[in-house]
Amino acid sequence: MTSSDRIKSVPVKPSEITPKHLYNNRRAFLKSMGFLGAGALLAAACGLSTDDRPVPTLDNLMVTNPTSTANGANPDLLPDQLNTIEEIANFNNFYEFTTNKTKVAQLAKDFKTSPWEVEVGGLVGKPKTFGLEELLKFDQEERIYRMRCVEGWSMVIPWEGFPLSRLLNEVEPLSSAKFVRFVSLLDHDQMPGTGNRLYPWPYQEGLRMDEAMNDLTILATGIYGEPMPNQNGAPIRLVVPWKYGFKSIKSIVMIELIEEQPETMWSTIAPQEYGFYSNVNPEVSHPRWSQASERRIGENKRRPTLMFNGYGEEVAHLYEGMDLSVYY
Ligand SMILES: Nc1nc2c(c(=O)[nH]1)N[C@H]1C(S)=C(S)[C@@H](COP(=O)(O)O)O[C@H]1N2
Ligand SMILES: [Mo]
Repeated sequence: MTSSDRIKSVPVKPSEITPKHLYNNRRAFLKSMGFLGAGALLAAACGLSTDDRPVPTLDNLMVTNPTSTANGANPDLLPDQLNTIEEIANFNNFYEFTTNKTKVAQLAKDFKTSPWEVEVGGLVGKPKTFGLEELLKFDQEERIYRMRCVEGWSMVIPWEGFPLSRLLNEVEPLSSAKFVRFVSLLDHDQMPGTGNRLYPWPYQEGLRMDEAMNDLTILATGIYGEPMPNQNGAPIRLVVPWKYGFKSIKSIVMIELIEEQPETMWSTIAPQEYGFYSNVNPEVSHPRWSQASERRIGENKRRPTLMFNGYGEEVAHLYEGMDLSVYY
């Protein structure tokens, strides 16, 4: 591979992957099956695990499965298909509730996400606390992104949301702002996992200012055109698709612009394993496992992991001159 091949973008194009009518049919089908809508999401959350699905997935029913997954296939040609709402909403990392991925949905089902406020401040000209209603007034758009967890699994998720840059521009960042710090809600009464003192709560994450302003970086408020399921980070969470999933912090209550690189929860616990940058990179192993491939939820075979998770064209320039061979 040449270095420019290595950073080639592999966009998830819904038109190529799942023709629009199939996507719409899928939504109609999910609705008819009771998988969409607030009550339905809770129904889906109660008791369906990814291993124990009551209905065949639409990928099986309506979309021809990829045949090019044989060994040696060009990873750029492996088709991406949307994960189903039941997959996305029943296999989660949200340690404030539990470290058990298939139990987050149940434990988060009564999580109170309204009223909700996000305080945006720090090195800005116009600090502001946004109510959820105000956040929903930013034009919402659909973004279909791959999500690659550092643990070696991945999904393709149709988010609803808006670029973080639009929110940041509204508060008028000062030129001294170099980093953005994000903080999740910490509520011991609602979040049983936060009783675990091994973790330095609250969950915190950070981005460099230019990463935060990149158009790929969104604040997501929904999935599949429906409000964000609690277990996926309701009512609003970050999505940074070229970085390992833990950077995409859930249930955000504070966004602060600062001068120095912030502490993050994972880099506080294990800096040598979970660096600040944590860009998806198949060539750099986690100290305890390879990052060369991943298991796409819903698929049986592992697929190759892509440099920058396939978003190199959009983001590789952010890291020019940085040594990506060390685990950032
Ligand atoms: N507040 C908070 N945000 C979080 C996490 C968490 O435990 N707490 N887990 C992260 C990890 S490791 C991943 S892979 C993604 C999972 O998002 P999903 O459950 O919506 O797929 O959320 C990230 N955001
Ligand atoms: Mo993750």
